[in-house]
Amino acid sequence: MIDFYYAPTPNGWKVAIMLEECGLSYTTHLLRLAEGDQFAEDFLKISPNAKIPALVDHAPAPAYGSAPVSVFESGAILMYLAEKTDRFMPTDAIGRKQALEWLFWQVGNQGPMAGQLSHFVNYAPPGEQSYGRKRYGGEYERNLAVLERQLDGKAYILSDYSICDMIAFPWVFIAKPLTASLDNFPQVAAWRERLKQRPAVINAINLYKAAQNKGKANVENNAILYNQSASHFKKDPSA
Ligand SMILES: N[C@@H](CCC(=O)N[C@@H](CS)C(=O)NCC(=O)O)C(=O)O
Repeated sequence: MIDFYYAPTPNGWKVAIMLEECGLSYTTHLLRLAEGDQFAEDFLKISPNAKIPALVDHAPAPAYGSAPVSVFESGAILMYLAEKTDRFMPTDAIGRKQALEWLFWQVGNQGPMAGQLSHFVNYAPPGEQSYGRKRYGGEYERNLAVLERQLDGKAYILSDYSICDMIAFPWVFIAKPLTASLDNFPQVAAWRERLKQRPAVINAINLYKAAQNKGKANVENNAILYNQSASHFKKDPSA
């Protein structure tokens, strides 16, 4: 059994897609990010960076020993699950190296740039949006161009459908709400459509969909999500 710490956001979808693709049995724990659930001491033990997704596997592979194993960071989680199930990640040396390249590309490039673009499009105060939107909008498109070249003549990022597609899809899925167009990226648009048809992807996106836009937080009303500082991580001496 896997405890899956989740919120219905692009980073959460990545892992939900893999859990669904593998048919693994999991219990979902919905975190209310705008209310600060991610800073609860118990959650920080699982996810020290105070972000979803994260999981605890109560039946890890024998190499991990018999105690439950916790994993945070979407790339690490997807690799962990791919190794646990022996699915959706190449095992030959070259294929594995390529998978690592695209996983690291996503968590170090596409993800953070898209996340910042989302902040400036959706949450920054109106007078403070323009520089951020230009900078991160440009970076978002730059990463679309990288993906476009990789997908040229191919159905998926690697030779077969893999965790690299699962990790890159969510931030492309929401291109429109990020005010970006895929018109200049036909390979990416076709890949997005291909993935969107998969039942596992549909199930992952629908998970807690109703919770998605409830009480939408913004910079003015939410210091937990948008004005974080080191003080959020101070240990409670009574805990
Ligand atoms: N690099 C992380 C990013 C995770 C992330 O940014 N998660 C967001 C939700 S999409 C979160 O938990 N935000 C809560 C917060 O910033 O307090 C990963 O890929 O897992």
